[in-house]
Amino acid sequence: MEYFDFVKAVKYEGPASKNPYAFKFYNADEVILGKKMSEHLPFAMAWWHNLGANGVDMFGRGTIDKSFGATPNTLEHAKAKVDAGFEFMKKMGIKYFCWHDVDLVPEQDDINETNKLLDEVSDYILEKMKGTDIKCLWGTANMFSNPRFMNGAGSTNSPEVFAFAAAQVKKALDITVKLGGRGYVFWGGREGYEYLLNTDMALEQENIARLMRMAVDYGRSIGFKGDFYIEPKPKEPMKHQYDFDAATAIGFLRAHGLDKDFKMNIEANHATLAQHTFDHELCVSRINGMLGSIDANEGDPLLGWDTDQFPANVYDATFAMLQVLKAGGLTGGFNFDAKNRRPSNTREDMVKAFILGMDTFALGLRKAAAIIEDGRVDEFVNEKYAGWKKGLGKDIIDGKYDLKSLSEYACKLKNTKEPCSGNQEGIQEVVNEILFGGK
Ligand code: XUL
Ligand code: CO
Repeated sequence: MEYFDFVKAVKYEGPASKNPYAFKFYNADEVILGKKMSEHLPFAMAWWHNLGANGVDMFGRGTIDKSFGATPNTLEHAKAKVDAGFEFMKKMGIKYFCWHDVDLVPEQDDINETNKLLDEVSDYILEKMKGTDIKCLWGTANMFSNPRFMNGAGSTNSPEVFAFAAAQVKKALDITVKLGGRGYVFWGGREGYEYLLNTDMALEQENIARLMRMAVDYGRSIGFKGDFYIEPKPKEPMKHQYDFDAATAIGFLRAHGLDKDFKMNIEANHATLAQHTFDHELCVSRINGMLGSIDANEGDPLLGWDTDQFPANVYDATFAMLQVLKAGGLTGGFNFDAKNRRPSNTREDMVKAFILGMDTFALGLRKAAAIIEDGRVDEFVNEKYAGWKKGLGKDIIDGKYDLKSLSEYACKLKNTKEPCSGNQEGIQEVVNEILFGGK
């Protein structure tokens, strides 16, 4: 059965093309800054959105048919999703996929039954992977949907629920390794709290770290060589989420000795929910050596929740790609943790959404590379901080001063002139010139 029979393969046709089923900017084999675009941009399909999300919201039923010709919540449906997913990825030229355990199979009342289904469906995925270059980017366990996790998973008050979380993480790691995944994600879905007076925050955080440590020990024991990721998010579903943002998550990992095994999986919409920009979160991760992977989406600036839209904002994608290029690329990839809008309910819309997302990041890559090649922005920043490379600045960095001797230095000067202009508007003009000046 062919699920996307209106298109054979989405190919690059260039910016002049009017074909809705062609890339205008993403040209997989084109070399940018010494690397193919496909290597700069290891795109991934999110199983839950693309093969699962049917447009249901708080006010209405689903609008999008994701049955793929099978009865929902059956093994047959799980396999039809695999078939549809692989046809989709092949036609789009997408090389990676990401999943939660319960995206792959319908969850059963008995965890042993769920695990059996996971074995069977992951065998089926392995079979489908053969002869393709499609691989698993990362796996994760959904420890937020089942009511048992209402008080958290690692952070739950119930040791029994904690054991079930451990069992899900173990199985999800087994399947990640089986599918050759590059990474394993912890998004702290219900790892947070609503009300402090009924919460033991210290114990909850220690237990989250305990679960992560168990995951690292087990993962390494079964040969998992990839990175573990924390995916920070400040709120939703909980009012306070413990992994608020990259800085908080990095501090948490260091406090618990997990920083060698973990990196960040930064999601654009989570960044903006934390009142940060996407590139801020990428930069915080990068300068701490912890930029691992990206959940590529965007939020709506007028809405205060996680709308998970396909990336369309070229400024944001450009600034994000500047951080990725400065980091020397990702060890993970760009997972479209994004869903079609509820009224975009056709199979054609699924393809168009990925074309939009892939072309937006392709533009971001092209423009970020052009900013680097142009050199004016970096040159300005070098100049702005030049004082730290010689004379007094270098001596301070080299530890030649303490507070007292620096105070004596300042007193001898009596006063100082203002530092140089920050030149923000000048830099913004350079960016616009590069984005829209036809380069
Ligand atoms: C939720 C979210 C998750 C994670 C994986 O906001 O982003 O889908 O990416 O659990
Ligand atoms: Co995400």
